[in-house]
Amino acid sequence: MNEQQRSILLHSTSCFPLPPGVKLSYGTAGFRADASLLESTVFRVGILAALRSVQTRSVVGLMITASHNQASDNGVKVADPSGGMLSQHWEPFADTLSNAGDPNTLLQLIDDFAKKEKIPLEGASEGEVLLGRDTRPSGEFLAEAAKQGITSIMGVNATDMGVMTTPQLHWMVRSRNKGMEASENNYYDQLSTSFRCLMEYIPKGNRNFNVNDKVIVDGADGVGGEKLEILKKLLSDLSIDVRNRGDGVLNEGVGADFVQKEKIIPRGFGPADVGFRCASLDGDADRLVYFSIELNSNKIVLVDGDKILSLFALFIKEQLNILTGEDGKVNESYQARLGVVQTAYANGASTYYLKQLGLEVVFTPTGVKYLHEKASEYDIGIYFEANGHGTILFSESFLCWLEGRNNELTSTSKCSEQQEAALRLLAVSKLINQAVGDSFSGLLLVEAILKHMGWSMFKWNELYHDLPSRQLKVKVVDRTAVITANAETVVVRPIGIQEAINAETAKYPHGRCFIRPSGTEDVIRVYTEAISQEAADSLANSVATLVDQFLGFNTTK
Ligand code: NG1
Ligand code: ZN
Repeated sequence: MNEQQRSILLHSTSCFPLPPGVKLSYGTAGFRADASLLESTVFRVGILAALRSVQTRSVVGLMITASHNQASDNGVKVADPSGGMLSQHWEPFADTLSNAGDPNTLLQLIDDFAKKEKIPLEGASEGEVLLGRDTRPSGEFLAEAAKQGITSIMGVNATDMGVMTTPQLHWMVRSRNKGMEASENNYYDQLSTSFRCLMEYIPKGNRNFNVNDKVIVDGADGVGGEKLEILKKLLSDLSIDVRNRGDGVLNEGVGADFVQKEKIIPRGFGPADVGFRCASLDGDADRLVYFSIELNSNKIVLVDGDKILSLFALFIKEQLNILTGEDGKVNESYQARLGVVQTAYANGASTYYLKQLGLEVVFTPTGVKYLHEKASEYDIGIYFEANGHGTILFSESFLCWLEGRNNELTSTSKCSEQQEAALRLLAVSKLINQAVGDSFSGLLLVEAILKHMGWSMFKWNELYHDLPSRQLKVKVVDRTAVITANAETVVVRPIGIQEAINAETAKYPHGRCFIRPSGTEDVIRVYTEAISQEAADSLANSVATLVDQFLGFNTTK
């Protein structure tokens, strides 16, 4: 590092001291905490994003959001050049950088890391970081801190994209690095054009089926509501009524996380909405769940990420079969691999259903960085978390084959059924956000598939019946004391707790239970499934008590 770079960093770092006693870690989705504690962390993540951009000679993204957390929290995460999450091998550096006390220690860390990773810091480097934020009140001042961090690395520009959804920022990073047009309008254009294309190829017989054209969307009082208002103007054949567009408190009694976990009607919805398809986005619009409202009750029927995944998997498999036959063989030497990725939170009934369809289902730990990585090993990899975060990934080689096949079919104009299947799959690959889970592309794909099948939401929900489940969170002294294995299904530390959980679970026929430390909140999460809701609740409560006994505030160590 040259002298000029050194003095810029020393000066800027001294303006962003760490608040005393704060120790953060780059968890499931970057850093998250009360916004008042985050200025120095965001500044440092700005430095990190700039270094990543210099190293990869590509555009990198920095998003300021705490997603579904309460409005007073905020967070920061980095989008890698591919548009996906920050490469996992940079995470330990993110941790040490954010927790480095004084400017000299920080400088030394950067110097060492730059040498190790061969990042040139001699003044001649170039880079660009796209900066986005959600609608949280703290977003603006944290974005300033990010800019200071980014521009502390000489030659790196911070391009402020303003308020946007997390998936929009990831999409832009990916598009920029592919040399494609990457404005917000380009994003809306791509989604609306590919949606239109899918609607065009709806089988003629299904066009007149009585699928309601209206969907009511809960925008969680976050960025999703206002952006969806823009997108919906470009769509015909679908009417979107956007509620909770930002006038109320973000994520409070609204949004995908609330709807999925509490299973009650979100604010802004009521008896007049009975019978309609409803959907909820989360605070930064990367999650999507559907629901319908029950008559004379505050309960909802939840159609979660697992069911969205099942609908997508069914549709994709059907199109693939039209194109390649049951064995998925594209030609003698190449077989299209379709895979589905879930986490332990996936309802057991969904996994059973997907396997019955003949699909390969694999599990990873919680966190889209793991699911995404696994899904990218397939020609078509579909991943979803039960909470509604997920997408579909297409391999370059498969897309190339698909384009070729489509051209072939156009020239022979022989087999229109196969050509339509190819065009549908190509449209899905453009509609669905290949960078990260995106509630907008998810919503449009669900709507297009329901139309395609001629299905109501009720019919969709009947694909399988969820096993009753319960999720609880328990506050503990130190959540890092819990260490898990086997895609988080087994606890290896503290010793003895897994045996106690097993003994409890054995009391419930078909019971399933696991615990894991949250990566975004200071809690241990408990998940259970059983044959009745009462049993799932009772098992969850017993295990929560166990967690408290082993790790709670009254535990004597
Ligand atoms: P944690 O807090 O690590 O459980 C939650 C979600 C994840 C993921 C992240 C990022 C659950 C049980 N966990 O992580 O699936 O979406 O937030 O937002 O929903
Ligand atoms: Zn989110």
